[in-house]
Amino acid sequence: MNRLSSTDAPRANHNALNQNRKDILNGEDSRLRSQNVALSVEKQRLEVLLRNLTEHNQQLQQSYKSLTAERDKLVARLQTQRSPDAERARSESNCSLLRRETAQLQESLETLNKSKIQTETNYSLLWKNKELLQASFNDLRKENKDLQARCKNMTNSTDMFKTIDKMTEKRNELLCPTHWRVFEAKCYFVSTAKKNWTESRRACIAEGADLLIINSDEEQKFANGMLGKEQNAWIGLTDSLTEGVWTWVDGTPVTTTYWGTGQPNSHGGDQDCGELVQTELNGGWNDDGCFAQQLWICEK
Ligand SMILES: [Ca+2]
Ligand SMILES: [Ca+2]
Ligand SMILES: [Ca+2]
Repeated sequence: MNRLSSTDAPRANHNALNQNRKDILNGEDSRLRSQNVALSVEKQRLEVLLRNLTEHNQQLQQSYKSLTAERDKLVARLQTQRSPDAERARSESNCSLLRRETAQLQESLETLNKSKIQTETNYSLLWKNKELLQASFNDLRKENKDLQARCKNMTNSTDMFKTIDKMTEKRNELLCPTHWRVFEAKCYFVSTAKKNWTESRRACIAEGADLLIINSDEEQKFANGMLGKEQNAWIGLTDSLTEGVWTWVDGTPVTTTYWGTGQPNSHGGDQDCGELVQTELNGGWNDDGCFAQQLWICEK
């Protein structure tokens, strides 16, 4: 060593330094290697852990998916189970309601059918009645026209008759003398003086008349009306020719008589002339003595 030259010393240092560096590097390398190994081990452990976690995660995800799917299935099933029930209940309710409505509609339909039949029957009857009424109406209208025509003719006739009556009355008034009364185209007179039957008749004849001859109920009633209350007057009635056979002064027989109660009674055996005695009804006849002085009635 002593023989080393001066150039050998730096080299030695340098070598020493290199050696030292090598040692340090080796040490560092060894540490790093150890660290690397540890890290590799740790890495492997972590990788295993990661793999396990990944697998676990995958399992969890799978489980989650399965559970989700199961849940969805259950929800769907529940819905499908619930829905039909509710639907069936609603359907049954609707069916029941529909059945009731159908029954009501059927009942209404039957009622309507009955009403329709009744209405048709009524309509038919009404139509027949209408035709009958129409026919009656036509007949009545025709009858009304005929009646109107006849009424018009009758009115004309009535007017004509009224005119004739007025003319007749006027004529009679003109024909009958003063103080004489008119009845059915004849003239009548009640005296104010009193005479026996024969003189009475003579007085009538002097006026162009004769004693009253009663030919009808109307004339009897009219003559009764000419007399005052309970007055009596000679009329043209006598049985002087044959006792008990009464005749009118014109010779006609007496058919309808108006004798009072109990008359003729030929009182005293000398009652041959007839008189009219006024009563409240139509008046009554009586046979009296022809010599009696009393009123008389003329007719012409
Ligand atoms: Ca007469
Ligand atoms: Ca007599
Ligand atoms: Ca008498």
